Amino acid sequence: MFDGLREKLRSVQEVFGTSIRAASPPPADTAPEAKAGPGLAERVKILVTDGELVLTERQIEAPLQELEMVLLENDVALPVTDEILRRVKEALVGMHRRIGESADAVILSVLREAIVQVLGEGFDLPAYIRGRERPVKILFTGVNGTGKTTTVAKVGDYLKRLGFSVVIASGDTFRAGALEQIGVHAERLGIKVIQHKAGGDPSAVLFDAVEYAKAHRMDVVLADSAGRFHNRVNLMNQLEKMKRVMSPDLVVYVDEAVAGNDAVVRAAEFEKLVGTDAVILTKADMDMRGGAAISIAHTVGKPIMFLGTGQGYGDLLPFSPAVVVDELLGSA
Ligand SMILES: Nc1nc2c(ncn2[C@@H]2O[C@H](COP(=O)(O)OP(=O)(O)OP(=O)(O)O)[C@@H](O)[C@H]2O)c(=O)[nH]1
Ligand SMILES: [Mg+2]
Repeated sequence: MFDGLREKLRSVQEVFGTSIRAASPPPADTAPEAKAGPGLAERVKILVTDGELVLTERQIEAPLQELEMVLLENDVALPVTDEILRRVKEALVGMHRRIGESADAVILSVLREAIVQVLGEGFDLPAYIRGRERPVKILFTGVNGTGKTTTVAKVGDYLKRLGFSVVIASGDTFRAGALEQIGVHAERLGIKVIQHKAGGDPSAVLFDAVEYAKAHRMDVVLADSAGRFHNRVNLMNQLEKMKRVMSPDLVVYVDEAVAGNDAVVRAAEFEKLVGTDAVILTKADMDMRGGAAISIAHTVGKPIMFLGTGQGYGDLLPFSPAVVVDELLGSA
């Protein structure tokens, strides 16, 4: 995942490295002009104190601009790009770099830290469930075709493997084939599913699923919902009703990483209209750019819970900042 951005970031790191190395005073015996007076020192505006270099803003101006372009071109949201640049600049300008210390290592650690800071902490779902009264009720929302139903199945399988008992509520009574789709997943995974007839009120399905979970002392209710766009008032009202009836512990917004900045914008709209407690980004395996993964938590102000990394049930990665920076910059 994120192959395109990884390539671009690699070349930005090289540009930073070159700029930082250019700031190093050449060894005295090979650069007589360095001794000749303030000329060179003035030109690169560099202070050399006790074997250390102090980097100046001007020295990293060009690579910073390049980093900005790369982030924006790869769908990192503007405020998030600004935040990453601010952090990189703050860390580098005035930094005392020991002469001989690798410029590449310096920029790698600075870039790593800047991206980690905007990624947020993630959301530990098993820990959350263990700390709550059962059943823990989770409602999945989002626009059409992003992978909600598949994700409900994946999360069900993940939780079941951890020893939690799970019931799925088939809250998409709208799309043709939706009942069969979730039914097939549930059967394959050996998970109980609560379904009503097509065209029925999804709130009633969610209500029944919660009742079932209570009666059978189950740990978790996972409620699927039909895809809907945030500008469709009726459908958003329906979602509001589902929320009222189910009274979920968590509303999880699902979108696809490949949608880039659109996913970030939609996530913010859903958060505003119906609320969101955490985000799942699917199709990260098909995403070259990584912009949504980098931007969404910082923009929406809610943590990423999982990344979907394929079509199999096991293709679900609990999110942590290390997962993303390791993909982008290599492991530390
Ligand atoms: N490559 C890849 N494909 C995925 C992932 N998650 C879901 N898909 C695929 O995306 C397609 C749509 O998935 P669904 O789960 O039906 O999406 P949905 O959001 O429920 O769709 P609607 O109910 O119609 O709104 C399916 O072909 C899934 O296999 C993922 O992480 N990676
Ligand atoms: Mg669906």
